[in-house]
Amino acid sequence: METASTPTHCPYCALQCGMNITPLPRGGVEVSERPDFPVNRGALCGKGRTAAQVLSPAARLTTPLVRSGGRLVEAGWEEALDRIAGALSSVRAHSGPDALGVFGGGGLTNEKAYALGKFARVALGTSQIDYNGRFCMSSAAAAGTRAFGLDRGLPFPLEDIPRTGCVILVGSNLAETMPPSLRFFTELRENGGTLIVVDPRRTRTADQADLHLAPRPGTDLALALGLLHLVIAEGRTDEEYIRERTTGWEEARAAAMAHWPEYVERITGVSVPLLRQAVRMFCEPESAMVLTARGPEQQSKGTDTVGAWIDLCLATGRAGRPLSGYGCLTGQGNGQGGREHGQKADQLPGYRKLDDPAARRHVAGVWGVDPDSLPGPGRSAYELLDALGTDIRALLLMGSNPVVSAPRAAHVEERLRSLDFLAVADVVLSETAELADVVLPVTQWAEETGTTTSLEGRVLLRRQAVAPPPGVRSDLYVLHELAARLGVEKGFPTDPEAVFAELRRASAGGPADYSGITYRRLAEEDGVFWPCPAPVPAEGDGGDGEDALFDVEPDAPDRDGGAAPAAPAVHPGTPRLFLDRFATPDGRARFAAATHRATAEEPDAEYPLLLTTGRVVSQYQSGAQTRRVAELNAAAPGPFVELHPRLAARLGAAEGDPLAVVSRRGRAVAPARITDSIRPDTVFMPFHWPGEGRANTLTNPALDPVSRMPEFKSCAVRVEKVRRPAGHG
Ligand SMILES: Nc1nc2c(c(=O)[nH]1)N[C@H]1C(S)=C(S)[C@@H](COP(=O)(O)OP(=O)(O)OC[C@H]3O[C@@H](n4cnc5c(=O)[nH]c(N)nc54)[C@H](O)[C@@H]3O)O[C@H]1N2
Ligand SMILES: Nc1nc2c(c(=O)[nH]1)N[C@H]1C(S)=C(S)[C@@H](COP(=O)(O)OP(=O)(O)OC[C@H]3O[C@@H](n4cnc5c(=O)[nH]c(N)nc54)[C@H](O)[C@@H]3O)O[C@H]1N2
Ligand code: SF4
Ligand SMILES: [Mo]
Repeated sequence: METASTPTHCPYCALQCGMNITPLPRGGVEVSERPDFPVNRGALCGKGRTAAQVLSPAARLTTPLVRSGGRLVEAGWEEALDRIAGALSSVRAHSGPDALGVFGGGGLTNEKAYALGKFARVALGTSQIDYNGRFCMSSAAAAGTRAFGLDRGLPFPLEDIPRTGCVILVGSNLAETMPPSLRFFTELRENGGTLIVVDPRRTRTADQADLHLAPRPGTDLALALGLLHLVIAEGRTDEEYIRERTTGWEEARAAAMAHWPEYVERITGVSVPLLRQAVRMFCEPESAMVLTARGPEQQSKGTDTVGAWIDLCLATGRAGRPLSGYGCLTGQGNGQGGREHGQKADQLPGYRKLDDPAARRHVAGVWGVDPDSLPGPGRSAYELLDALGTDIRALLLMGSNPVVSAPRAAHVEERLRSLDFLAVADVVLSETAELADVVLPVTQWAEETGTTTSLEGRVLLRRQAVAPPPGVRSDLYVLHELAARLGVEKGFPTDPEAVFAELRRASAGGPADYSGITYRRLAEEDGVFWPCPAPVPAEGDGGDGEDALFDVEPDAPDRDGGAAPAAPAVHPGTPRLFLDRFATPDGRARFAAATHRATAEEPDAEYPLLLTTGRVVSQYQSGAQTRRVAELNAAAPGPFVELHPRLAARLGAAEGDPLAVVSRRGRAVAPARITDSIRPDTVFMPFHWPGEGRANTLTNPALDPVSRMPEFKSCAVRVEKVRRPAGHG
């Protein structure tokens, strides 16, 4: 029993690779291949392979910490929880419930995200909750909802990719950010399909492409419109599809016609012949896909940019058809589920809207509260962080490290310091936890059970494989205890399966309907794709029929058999969306019809270059977890500034020389990494590190007007050589 291995999933990215965890007889844990899980078939990247090292008590927090005399000192759980509840109560009594803020994360399980949203609205009564997913895929979510009436990152499973004709991958470096997924694109090319990569850098992903387009950062909107212009000019639109399945074509057509190829070449730097080649590759096969990631999304016009790429799909009949469609490659472990169940400022569980009276009634019914007691929509993530210490006096933070990951991070850090009270629940002492008044050490992935929803919309069961170290409690326990101390004794169970049962009821009938999914099913299947409604109860099955409805389990495995089942049929889940109709009221997809506009901060004489930011394969996000793994630090020890040899020559900089990158927000210093794989007008920094080389010291918090996504992917900078005292590096 002791050495039995447990199948579970990786704690990090949205691919949610399957892995086996085996506790070792002498302590510690082994991560091994789990070839039966179809998404990664046993393959793991270095982060997944080493994930168990962060379970070690040496790497993480095992005792609550409270601030005393300016320092964080060890404390018991009772004292720590009492302090938090006391501070939240007193701020609420003085300044009202909206002076309390809550900040969540897309790495939290569905159960935690659901409980956190409920905690904010029911136990605190505040509208001021949002989460780091706002920094991630929110522009794609907004564009997808606008176009299709529903946001599920990928409307088809990854296994469809090898069989389509062409994929345009816009601003994704998946060879580094989701390495095992590269296989699907390799198979695509082996099958005769083609891959186009759009990225200002010739990344490891672009190296795999048949065609690499390298636009200037922040110009993907113009690029998409230029391609659509050529589609129209070359007579490649699908008129029948446009007529039968879309609305708004005339406006979209007019918008694209205003973006001449030569004009687009001037904006993007991508030549007209390359634009024509891309159009041919995309339009000639019978099926094709466009996939976006953070490149085009993390822009102050991310929603319109994604909208324009969707327009390209709609004009060519490449959405809601087999092997064709638009998808967003969601990033965090539960980036998909985390945006569905209520930790977002404007949202209720099941992807319902907080300002929809019917949604409020339904969810209030499940929660046993008066619908009028639910607060309205709150602020978006950056706006919330910006309001700390002014309108918002106390913050509870769970699952994010904004001191490293938020835009204009020095300002955000200063806002966090100006709070009356900050509580952080984390597995490690992150840079944000270091600023807290109380830090709670919580359990993580392999130590607890819960569900995540992968980038495919596949709901998965992450099973507990090992016992947590003594002294560590779960996030659900934290919320339960705090709610009780705030006078809400019921409604915050600590058992994840009980939370999931409630989540199913709260999501029933909503866009992201999980009501037909059970832990038992998830344990038996390779996950279940939402929507998955519970079977409709038989006529006359009223009264307390609801429990029966939610206890239905899958019946005999012979689902294809002819015999009619006695019990209501179990819903199989929905791997592929939109094949018959889109989720809009009239069933038609809506064109976005956007027009190109500049980034919020264009280069000028003082700041003549563009900075873009992103990731490297061996570090994850703010690095809070992966910077604690020696093997990963050896592979990716610190920040760097990637720049073109021509720019380096102009600065007189050699490989490894410290460079200062300066923007209107601040200054960061990191060694030069010289490569001709980047545009000469652009520099790149990864954002995984705090301190002197923190990329987010520089970034611009200009927000997209719809999604409120900050412009992480472009701001104006100048680069200077740093003269260090002799003998220094
Ligand atoms: N190793 C690793 N893997 C991760 C993560 C991690 O931190 N580390 N994080 C996970 C998460 S949460 C996410 S969101 C995903 C992100 O996954 P990706 O989106 O693949 O990651 P990024 O490196 O942020 O950005 C992708 C590419 O966008 C390019 N880019 C920059 N500006 C532009 C632009 O204006 N237009 C276009 N078209 N491209 C541009 C960058 O050069 C970069 O190569 O990765 C997930 N996986
Ligand atoms: N410049 C720049 N900045 C960026 C981006 C970029 O491309 N460029 N990308 C943005 C994107 S896409 C994202 S997703 C964000 C991510 O940035 P962050 O939100 O900072 O993400 P993480 O570093 O994953 O932080 C998660 C924290 O929660 C902790 N944690 C992990 N699991 C649990 C749990 O179960 N419970 C609790 N309580 N804590 C847990 C981890 O230890 C860690 O401290 O960064 C954004 N910032
Ligand atoms: S690709 Fe993502 S899910 Fe898979 S092992 Fe690496 S970090 Fe984990
Ligand atoms: Mo993300």
